[in-house]
Amino acid sequence: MSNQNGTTSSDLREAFLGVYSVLKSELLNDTAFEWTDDSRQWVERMLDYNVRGGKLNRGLSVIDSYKLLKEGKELTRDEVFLASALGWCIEWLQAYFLVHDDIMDGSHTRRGQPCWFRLPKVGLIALNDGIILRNHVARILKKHFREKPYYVDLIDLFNEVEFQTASGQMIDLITTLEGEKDLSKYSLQLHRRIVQYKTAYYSFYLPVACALLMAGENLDYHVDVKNVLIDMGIYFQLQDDYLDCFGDPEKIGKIGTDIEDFKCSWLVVKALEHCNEEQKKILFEHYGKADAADVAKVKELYNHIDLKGVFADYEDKIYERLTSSIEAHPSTALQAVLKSFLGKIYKRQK
Ligand code: GPP
Ligand code: MG
Ligand code: MG
Ligand code: MG
Repeated sequence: MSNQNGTTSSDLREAFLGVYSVLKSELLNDTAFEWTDDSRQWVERMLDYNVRGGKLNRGLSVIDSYKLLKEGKELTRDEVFLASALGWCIEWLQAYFLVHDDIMDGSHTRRGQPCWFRLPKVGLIALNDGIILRNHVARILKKHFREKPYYVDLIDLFNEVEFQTASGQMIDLITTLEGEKDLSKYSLQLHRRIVQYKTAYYSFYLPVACALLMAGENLDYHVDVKNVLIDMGIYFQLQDDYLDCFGDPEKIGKIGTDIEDFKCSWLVVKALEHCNEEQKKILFEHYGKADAADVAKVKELYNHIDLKGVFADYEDKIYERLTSSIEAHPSTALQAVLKSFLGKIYKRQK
Protein backbone atom coordinates (compact mmCIF):
# COMPACT_ATOMS: atom_id res chain seq x y z
CA MET A 1 0.00 0.00 0.00
CA SER A 2 2.82 2.41 0.81
CA ASN A 3 6.25 2.98 -0.65
CA GLN A 4 9.23 5.21 0.05
CA ASN A 5 7.72 8.14 -1.86
CA GLY A 6 4.58 8.05 0.24
CA THR A 7 1.13 6.76 -0.42
CA THR A 8 -0.27 8.06 -3.70
CA SER A 9 -3.87 9.08 -4.05
CA SER A 10 -4.64 6.08 -6.27
CA ASP A 11 -3.34 3.76 -3.51
CA LEU A 12 -5.62 5.57 -1.08
CA ARG A 13 -8.56 5.13 -3.43
CA GLU A 14 -7.82 1.44 -3.71
CA ALA A 15 -7.60 1.12 0.08
CA PHE A 16 -10.82 3.11 0.47
CA LEU A 17 -12.70 0.82 -1.93
CA GLY A 18 -11.45 -2.24 -0.05
CA VAL A 19 -12.86 -0.95 3.23
CA TYR A 20 -16.39 -1.03 1.77
CA SER A 21 -16.36 -4.85 1.66
CA VAL A 22 -15.08 -5.09 5.22
CA LEU A 23 -17.81 -2.77 6.56
CA LYS A 24 -20.52 -4.47 4.53
CA SER A 25 -19.55 -7.87 5.78
CA GLU A 26 -19.50 -6.65 9.40
CA LEU A 27 -22.96 -5.13 9.00
CA LEU A 28 -24.32 -8.31 7.43
CA ASN A 29 -23.09 -10.26 10.44
CA ASP A 30 -24.19 -7.77 13.07
CA THR A 31 -25.04 -9.86 16.11
CA ALA A 32 -27.75 -7.42 17.28
CA PHE A 33 -30.07 -9.04 14.72
CA GLU A 34 -31.00 -12.66 13.96
CA TRP A 35 -30.34 -12.78 10.24
CA THR A 36 -32.08 -15.00 7.72
CA ASP A 37 -30.83 -15.62 4.19
CA ASP A 38 -33.56 -13.36 2.80
CA SER A 39 -32.84 -10.42 5.09
CA ARG A 40 -29.12 -10.67 4.51
CA GLN A 41 -29.60 -10.79 0.76
CA TRP A 42 -31.96 -7.80 0.86
CA VAL A 43 -29.51 -5.62 2.79
CA GLU A 44 -26.58 -6.67 0.64
CA ARG A 45 -28.44 -5.80 -2.56
CA MET A 46 -29.71 -2.55 -1.06
CA LEU A 47 -26.18 -1.51 -0.04
CA ASP A 48 -24.59 -2.39 -3.36
CA TYR A 49 -27.34 -0.52 -5.19
CA ASN A 50 -27.35 2.65 -3.09
CA VAL A 51 -24.01 3.12 -1.37
CA ARG A 52 -21.66 2.36 -4.26
CA GLY A 53 -21.72 3.86 -7.74
CA GLY A 54 -21.52 7.53 -6.89
CA LYS A 55 -18.49 9.75 -7.43
CA LEU A 56 -17.38 8.95 -3.84
CA ASN A 57 -16.01 12.50 -3.55
CA ARG A 58 -17.29 13.01 -0.03
CA GLY A 59 -15.96 9.71 1.25
CA LEU A 60 -12.54 10.07 -0.38
CA SER A 61 -12.27 13.62 0.96
CA VAL A 62 -11.89 12.37 4.53
CA ILE A 63 -8.78 10.38 3.78
CA ASP A 64 -7.38 13.05 1.43
CA SER A 65 -7.95 15.75 4.04
CA TYR A 66 -6.49 13.65 6.84
CA LYS A 67 -3.36 13.05 4.79
CA LEU A 68 -2.99 16.77 4.07
CA LEU A 69 -3.46 17.55 7.77
CA LYS A 70 -0.61 15.14 8.51
CA GLU A 71 1.47 17.23 6.08
CA GLY A 72 2.65 14.31 3.98
CA LYS A 73 3.64 12.04 6.88
CA GLU A 74 3.07 8.42 5.92
CA LEU A 75 -0.26 7.14 7.24
CA THR A 76 -0.34 3.87 9.16
CA ARG A 77 -2.60 1.04 7.95
CA ASP A 78 -4.83 1.72 10.92
CA GLU A 79 -5.16 5.41 10.06
CA VAL A 80 -6.00 4.57 6.43
CA PHE A 81 -8.67 2.13 7.60
CA LEU A 82 -10.24 4.53 10.11
CA ALA A 83 -10.26 7.53 7.75
CA SER A 84 -11.82 5.29 5.07
CA ALA A 85 -14.45 4.01 7.50
CA LEU A 86 -15.39 7.62 8.31
CA GLY A 87 -15.51 8.39 4.61
CA TRP A 88 -17.87 5.46 4.09
CA CYS A 89 -20.05 6.70 6.96
CA ILE A 90 -20.59 9.87 4.91
CA GLU A 91 -21.35 7.81 1.80
CA TRP A 92 -23.86 5.75 3.83
CA LEU A 93 -25.45 8.93 5.18
CA GLN A 94 -25.66 10.32 1.66
CA ALA A 95 -27.22 7.07 0.38
CA TYR A 96 -29.91 7.44 3.04
CA PHE A 97 -30.55 11.08 2.05
CA LEU A 98 -30.72 10.23 -1.65
CA VAL A 99 -33.06 7.25 -1.24
CA HIS A 100 -35.47 9.49 0.66
CA ASP A 101 -34.88 12.60 -1.50
CA ASP A 102 -35.76 10.72 -4.69
CA ILE A 103 -39.12 9.70 -3.23
CA MET A 104 -39.83 13.28 -2.12
CA ASP A 105 -38.73 14.78 -5.46
CA GLY A 106 -40.51 12.14 -7.56
CA SER A 107 -37.26 11.43 -9.39
CA HIS A 108 -36.78 8.61 -11.87
CA THR A 109 -33.07 7.97 -12.13
CA ARG A 110 -30.01 8.25 -9.93
CA ARG A 111 -26.41 7.35 -10.73
CA GLY A 112 -27.45 6.07 -14.13
CA GLN A 113 -30.06 3.58 -12.90
CA PRO A 114 -33.67 3.75 -11.73
CA CYS A 115 -34.11 5.28 -8.27
CA TRP A 116 -34.23 2.51 -5.65
CA PHE A 117 -37.91 3.09 -4.80
CA ARG A 118 -38.79 2.77 -8.50
CA LEU A 119 -37.83 -0.91 -8.50
CA PRO A 120 -41.07 -2.94 -8.52
CA LYS A 121 -40.07 -5.07 -5.55
CA VAL A 122 -38.90 -2.09 -3.50
CA GLY A 123 -41.43 0.77 -3.57
CA LEU A 124 -41.94 2.25 -0.13
CA ILE A 125 -39.77 -0.38 1.54
CA ALA A 126 -37.17 2.17 0.43
CA LEU A 127 -38.26 4.36 3.35
CA ASN A 128 -37.24 1.69 5.81
CA ASP A 129 -34.05 1.01 3.86
CA GLY A 130 -33.19 4.68 4.36
CA ILE A 131 -33.61 4.25 8.11
CA ILE A 132 -31.41 1.14 8.01
CA LEU A 133 -28.72 3.06 6.11
CA ARG A 134 -28.75 5.79 8.76
CA ASN A 135 -28.50 3.20 11.51
CA HIS A 136 -25.54 1.59 9.78
CA VAL A 137 -23.62 4.84 10.28
CA ALA A 138 -24.11 4.60 14.04
CA ARG A 139 -23.16 0.92 13.99
CA ILE A 140 -19.94 1.53 12.05
CA LEU A 141 -19.00 4.35 14.43
CA LYS A 142 -19.73 2.18 17.45
CA LYS A 143 -17.72 -0.77 16.19
CA HIS A 144 -14.62 1.15 15.15
CA PHE A 145 -14.53 4.35 17.19
CA ARG A 146 -16.12 3.57 20.56
CA GLU A 147 -12.77 3.59 22.36
CA LYS A 148 -11.49 6.78 20.72
CA PRO A 149 -11.34 9.98 22.77
CA TYR A 150 -13.23 11.78 19.98
CA TYR A 151 -16.13 9.24 19.79
CA VAL A 152 -18.70 11.50 21.45
CA ASP A 153 -17.69 14.39 19.18
CA LEU A 154 -18.09 12.17 16.11
CA ILE A 155 -21.57 11.02 17.10
CA ASP A 156 -22.52 14.60 17.88
CA LEU A 157 -21.13 15.80 14.55
CA PHE A 158 -23.15 13.27 12.54
CA ASN A 159 -26.29 14.12 14.54
CA GLU A 160 -25.87 17.88 14.09
CA VAL A 161 -25.22 17.60 10.38
CA GLU A 162 -28.17 15.27 9.86
CA PHE A 163 -30.43 17.75 11.64
CA GLN A 164 -29.16 20.63 9.52
CA THR A 165 -29.65 18.61 6.32
CA ALA A 166 -33.17 17.51 7.21
CA SER A 167 -34.02 21.12 8.08
CA GLY A 168 -32.65 22.26 4.73
CA GLN A 169 -34.67 19.55 3.01
CA MET A 170 -37.75 20.78 4.86
CA ILE A 171 -37.36 24.36 3.63
CA ASP A 172 -36.55 23.07 0.11
CA LEU A 173 -39.93 21.32 0.20
CA ILE A 174 -42.14 23.85 1.97
CA THR A 175 -40.80 26.80 -0.03
CA THR A 176 -42.48 25.33 -3.12
CA LEU A 177 -45.84 25.84 -1.38
CA GLU A 178 -45.08 29.58 -1.18
CA GLY A 179 -43.75 29.59 -4.75
CA GLU A 180 -46.96 28.07 -6.03
CA LYS A 181 -48.84 31.00 -4.54
CA ASP A 182 -46.40 33.63 -5.77
CA LEU A 183 -43.30 32.70 -7.77
CA SER A 184 -41.85 36.20 -7.35
CA LYS A 185 -41.19 35.37 -3.68
CA TYR A 186 -38.17 33.29 -4.78
CA SER A 187 -34.95 35.17 -4.07
CA LEU A 188 -31.23 34.55 -3.93
CA GLN A 189 -31.34 34.93 -0.17
CA LEU A 190 -34.00 32.24 0.18
CA HIS A 191 -32.10 29.98 -2.20
CA ARG A 192 -28.89 30.42 -0.23
CA ARG A 193 -30.59 29.38 3.00
CA ILE A 194 -32.04 26.24 1.45
CA VAL A 195 -28.81 25.03 -0.14
CA GLN A 196 -26.61 25.92 2.81
CA TYR A 197 -28.61 23.57 4.99
CA LYS A 198 -29.65 20.81 2.60
CA THR A 199 -26.24 20.32 0.97
CA ALA A 200 -23.28 22.28 2.29
CA TYR A 201 -22.97 20.86 5.81
CA TYR A 202 -23.02 17.20 4.93
CA SER A 203 -21.19 17.44 1.62
CA PHE A 204 -18.38 19.84 2.51
CA TYR A 205 -18.08 20.51 6.21
CA LEU A 206 -18.64 16.92 7.38
CA PRO A 207 -15.68 15.25 5.57
CA VAL A 208 -13.17 17.85 6.81
CA ALA A 209 -14.68 17.87 10.31
CA CYS A 210 -14.24 14.06 10.44
CA ALA A 211 -10.59 14.40 9.39
CA LEU A 212 -10.01 17.15 11.98
CA LEU A 213 -11.51 15.05 14.78
CA MET A 214 -9.35 12.08 13.81
CA ALA A 215 -6.31 14.35 13.88
CA GLY A 216 -7.20 15.28 17.48
CA GLU A 217 -8.42 18.81 16.69
CA ASN A 218 -11.18 20.69 18.48
CA LEU A 219 -13.83 21.75 15.94
CA ASP A 220 -14.60 24.94 17.88
CA TYR A 221 -11.24 26.31 16.74
CA HIS A 222 -11.99 25.82 13.06
CA VAL A 223 -14.95 28.08 12.44
CA ASP A 224 -13.17 29.92 9.61
CA VAL A 225 -12.50 26.64 7.76
CA LYS A 226 -16.14 25.74 8.26
CA ASN A 227 -17.25 29.06 6.75
CA VAL A 228 -15.17 28.57 3.60
CA LEU A 229 -16.49 25.00 3.26
CA ILE A 230 -20.07 26.16 3.62
CA ASP A 231 -19.50 28.74 0.86
CA MET A 232 -18.04 26.00 -1.31
CA GLY A 233 -21.03 23.76 -0.58
CA ILE A 234 -23.38 26.54 -1.65
CA TYR A 235 -21.44 26.87 -4.90
CA PHE A 236 -21.65 23.07 -5.36
CA GLN A 237 -25.44 23.02 -5.00
CA LEU A 238 -25.72 25.97 -7.36
CA GLN A 239 -23.93 23.80 -9.92
CA ASP A 240 -26.36 20.97 -9.08
CA ASP A 241 -29.26 23.32 -9.86
CA TYR A 242 -27.62 24.33 -13.13
CA LEU A 243 -26.93 20.71 -14.13
CA ASP A 244 -30.50 19.71 -13.27
CA CYS A 245 -31.56 21.71 -16.34
CA PHE A 246 -28.46 22.01 -18.55
CA GLY A 247 -26.40 18.96 -17.56
CA ASP A 248 -26.06 15.84 -19.68
CA PRO A 249 -28.16 13.10 -18.00
CA GLU A 250 -25.62 10.55 -19.25
CA LYS A 251 -22.90 12.30 -17.26
CA ILE A 252 -24.83 13.33 -14.15
CA GLY A 253 -26.68 10.02 -14.00
CA LYS A 254 -30.04 11.62 -13.24
CA ILE A 255 -32.85 13.40 -15.05
CA GLY A 256 -33.74 16.80 -13.60
CA THR A 257 -37.07 17.46 -11.90
CA ASP A 258 -36.59 20.98 -10.48
CA ILE A 259 -38.82 22.78 -13.01
CA GLU A 260 -41.65 20.23 -12.62
CA ASP A 261 -41.26 20.32 -8.83
CA PHE A 262 -41.56 24.11 -8.56
CA LYS A 263 -38.16 24.20 -6.85
CA CYS A 264 -36.55 27.41 -5.68
CA SER A 265 -33.60 26.63 -7.96
CA TRP A 266 -30.80 29.13 -8.63
CA LEU A 267 -31.94 29.16 -12.27
CA VAL A 268 -35.48 30.32 -11.59
CA VAL A 269 -34.22 32.96 -9.14
CA LYS A 270 -31.82 34.31 -11.78
CA ALA A 271 -34.52 34.08 -14.46
CA LEU A 272 -36.82 36.26 -12.35
CA GLU A 273 -34.00 38.79 -12.16
CA HIS A 274 -33.31 38.82 -15.92
CA CYS A 275 -36.82 38.52 -17.41
CA ASN A 276 -38.83 41.40 -18.82
CA GLU A 277 -42.55 41.59 -17.95
CA GLU A 278 -43.54 39.58 -21.03
CA GLN A 279 -41.10 36.78 -20.22
CA LYS A 280 -42.14 36.76 -16.57
CA LYS A 281 -45.67 35.92 -17.67
CA ILE A 282 -44.39 32.89 -19.58
CA LEU A 283 -42.42 31.78 -16.53
CA PHE A 284 -45.39 32.18 -14.17
CA GLU A 285 -47.59 30.22 -16.57
CA HIS A 286 -45.34 27.26 -17.21
CA TYR A 287 -43.12 26.83 -14.12
CA GLY A 288 -43.95 23.93 -11.81
CA LYS A 289 -46.03 21.88 -14.27
CA ALA A 290 -45.45 18.19 -14.88
CA ASP A 291 -46.17 18.40 -18.60
CA ALA A 292 -43.11 18.10 -20.88
CA ALA A 293 -44.43 20.96 -23.06
CA ASP A 294 -44.48 23.32 -20.06
CA VAL A 295 -40.96 22.28 -19.06
CA ALA A 296 -39.78 22.90 -22.63
CA LYS A 297 -41.26 26.44 -22.52
CA VAL A 298 -39.34 27.21 -19.35
CA LYS A 299 -36.10 25.85 -20.81
CA GLU A 300 -36.62 27.87 -23.99
CA LEU A 301 -36.99 30.98 -21.88
CA TYR A 302 -33.83 30.13 -19.90
CA ASN A 303 -31.96 29.93 -23.20
CA HIS A 304 -33.47 33.18 -24.43
CA ILE A 305 -32.17 35.14 -21.47
CA ASP A 306 -28.82 33.29 -21.71
CA LEU A 307 -28.80 31.74 -18.23
CA LYS A 308 -25.82 29.62 -19.33
CA GLY A 309 -23.83 32.81 -19.80
CA VAL A 310 -25.07 34.26 -16.53
CA PHE A 311 -23.97 31.06 -14.78
CA ALA A 312 -20.51 31.03 -16.43
CA ASP A 313 -19.81 34.61 -15.24
CA TYR A 314 -21.10 33.80 -11.78
CA GLU A 315 -18.95 30.69 -11.56
CA ASP A 316 -15.78 32.66 -12.36
CA LYS A 317 -16.60 35.25 -9.72
CA ILE A 318 -17.29 32.63 -7.06
CA TYR A 319 -14.06 30.84 -7.91
CA GLU A 320 -12.04 34.03 -7.44
CA ARG A 321 -13.77 34.85 -4.18
CA LEU A 322 -13.27 31.37 -2.77
CA THR A 323 -9.62 31.32 -3.83
CA SER A 324 -8.91 34.55 -2.00
CA SER A 325 -10.65 33.41 1.19
CA ILE A 326 -8.60 30.19 1.07
CA GLU A 327 -5.36 32.11 0.60
CA ALA A 328 -6.21 34.26 3.60
CA HIS A 329 -6.10 31.18 5.84
CA PRO A 330 -3.06 31.04 8.14
CA SER A 331 -2.45 27.27 7.97
CA THR A 332 -0.89 25.93 4.77
CA ALA A 333 -2.11 22.39 5.53
CA LEU A 334 -5.72 23.64 5.73
CA GLN A 335 -5.20 25.78 2.64
CA ALA A 336 -4.20 22.60 0.81
CA VAL A 337 -7.33 20.78 2.06
CA LEU A 338 -9.58 23.60 0.88
CA LYS A 339 -7.81 24.05 -2.46
CA SER A 340 -8.10 20.35 -3.19
CA PHE A 341 -11.88 20.53 -2.61
CA LEU A 342 -12.27 23.57 -4.84
CA GLY A 343 -10.16 22.00 -7.59
CA LYS A 344 -12.42 18.93 -7.60
CA ILE A 345 -15.63 20.88 -8.19
CA TYR A 346 -14.66 23.91 -10.29
CA LYS A 347 -16.49 23.74 -13.65
CA ARG A 348 -17.70 20.20 -12.93
CA GLN A 349 -19.92 18.56 -15.55
CA LYS A 350 -21.12 15.76 -13.26
C1 GPP B 1 -29.95 17.61 -2.55
O1 GPP B 1 -31.01 18.20 -3.20
C2 GPP B 1 -30.26 17.45 -1.10
C3 GPP B 1 -30.24 16.28 -0.46
C4 GPP B 1 -29.85 15.05 -1.17
C5 GPP B 1 -30.57 16.23 0.99
C6 GPP B 1 -31.74 15.34 1.26
C7 GPP B 1 -32.02 15.34 2.69
C8 GPP B 1 -32.86 14.49 3.35
C9 GPP B 1 -33.00 14.62 4.82
C10 GPP B 1 -33.63 13.45 2.68
P1 GPP B 1 -31.48 17.80 -4.67
O2 GPP B 1 -32.86 17.23 -4.59
O3 GPP B 1 -31.24 18.95 -5.57
O4 GPP B 1 -30.47 16.62 -5.08
P2 GPP B 1 -30.57 15.81 -6.45
O5 GPP B 1 -30.50 16.83 -7.57
O6 GPP B 1 -29.33 14.94 -6.44
O7 GPP B 1 -31.84 15.05 -6.43
MG1 MG C 1 -34.42 17.36 -3.25
MG1 MG D 1 -33.63 15.48 -5.61
MG1 MG E 1 -30.75 18.84 -7.68
